Amino acid sequence: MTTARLNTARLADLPPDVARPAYDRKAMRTGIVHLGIGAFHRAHQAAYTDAVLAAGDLRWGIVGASLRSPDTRDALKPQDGLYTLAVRSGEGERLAVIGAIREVVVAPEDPAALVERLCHPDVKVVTLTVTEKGYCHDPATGRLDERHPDVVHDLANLNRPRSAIGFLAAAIARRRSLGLEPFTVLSCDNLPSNGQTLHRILARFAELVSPDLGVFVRDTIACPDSMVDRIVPATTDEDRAAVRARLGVADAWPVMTEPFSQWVIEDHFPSGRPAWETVGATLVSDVAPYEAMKLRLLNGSHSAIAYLGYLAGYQTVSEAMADANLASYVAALMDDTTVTLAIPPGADVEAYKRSLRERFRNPALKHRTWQIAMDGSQKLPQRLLGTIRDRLAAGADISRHALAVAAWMRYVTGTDEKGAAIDVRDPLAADLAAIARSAGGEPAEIARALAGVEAVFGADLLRDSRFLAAVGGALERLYRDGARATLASLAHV
Ligand code: CS2
Repeated sequence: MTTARLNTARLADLPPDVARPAYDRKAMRTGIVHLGIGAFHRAHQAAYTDAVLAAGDLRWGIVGASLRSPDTRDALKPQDGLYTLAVRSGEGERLAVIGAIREVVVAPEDPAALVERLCHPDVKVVTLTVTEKGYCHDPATGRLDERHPDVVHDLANLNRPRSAIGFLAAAIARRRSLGLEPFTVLSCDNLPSNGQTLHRILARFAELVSPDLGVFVRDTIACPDSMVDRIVPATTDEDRAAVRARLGVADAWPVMTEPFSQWVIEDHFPSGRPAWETVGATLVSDVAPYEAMKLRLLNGSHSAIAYLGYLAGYQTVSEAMADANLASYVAALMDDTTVTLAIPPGADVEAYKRSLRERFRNPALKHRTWQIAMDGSQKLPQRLLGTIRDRLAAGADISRHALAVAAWMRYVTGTDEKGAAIDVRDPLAADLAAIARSAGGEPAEIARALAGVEAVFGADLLRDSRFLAAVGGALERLYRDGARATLASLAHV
């Protein structure tokens, strides 16, 4: 098999059914710096921006930054930034080579180089996919965690930051001193009011740098909200081999995704932006209803499927959805959620829910329950707990949502139903396991102890006896009967 790599020179030789950039990549400028250049960015924002470039506006090339590992840079550099987007469904696969990424910089190797890229006059927009934990905040309150080690580090070393927040503040201060127009900062993470949350965190961080910078950020830096949606499972070696077989050259890091894609953006870009609305994005004045619908219905269900599915022994979301009891639980969970939502103008929420279940069943995506289970402490508040609070306030039953929370609790104890260790990835993993352990063996006590983690549950839920009873009861059933039998018993009530 060939070992030749995908790169500019090979574009012309790709099979005719593989889409590729037809625009002049050498003439591209860098209008966007992206922080957190993982698979999601490459399947979503970079694909939209590639379409803008293809339509002829070459101002919007992307410099991607990795805040941790050099892997993406190492994969894409020999490929001149090119990579394959494989769009998969039961009907087959469509391949497109994306050309929007001009360069990848690895922040820890050379923090000053990233600040410099951020301070180029052509840069108008900085986009972020740094995951929930990348905001160095308290997920329950949405405020900067001032004791976060990266925050402490960056406040003391703003000339060589580590965190996204530190880089943004350093670049904003530098651009200001150079008299350059500020950039707009667009969060593309699954956080509630992601733009407002980022603005609050960034302004507080800047204030700690200097009161003057705090005021500048608060008054001058635009952080529009956005809702992003596309399912992007981690790439496997099998995926790499399949893409290579079709391309005829090797792509070290292709990205796998589904046909569906959605991007709703608050239209507030004082320094200009790509015409993303011409390539499928929706620009609105208020993202909140779209975001709540997506976070609570899609991501809330996803987390429920991840914890219950993992405990039930299912490796992937589509495998879990093939369990009729789990699928009907998910449908009911979505219905329980719907009553808490303000529906976006013109949206058909029933059709939306059906399409979500269809997407979860996509047999061509191997989306691991373990992958979605990561970082639950950062995800639960916006995905499940907000819905629970709204239902409690309305006096409604919370048993289905409580089961998902209990499954998370069962999962973070670190031991599965067969007694094997779970590789729990979460910034709070060690604390959560220790808290669960020290509660003794009683499920109700474990539930109470974990519900006391304020960064996740706030201060209110621990005091709500209905919440404790529902979660404690569900956890007891998970311990006694296991996830499969618990789901089966729900299906018969
Ligand atoms: C998933 C999301 O991993 C997860 O937590 O729920 O990445 C999900 O696939 C995307 O938000 C879909 O848009």
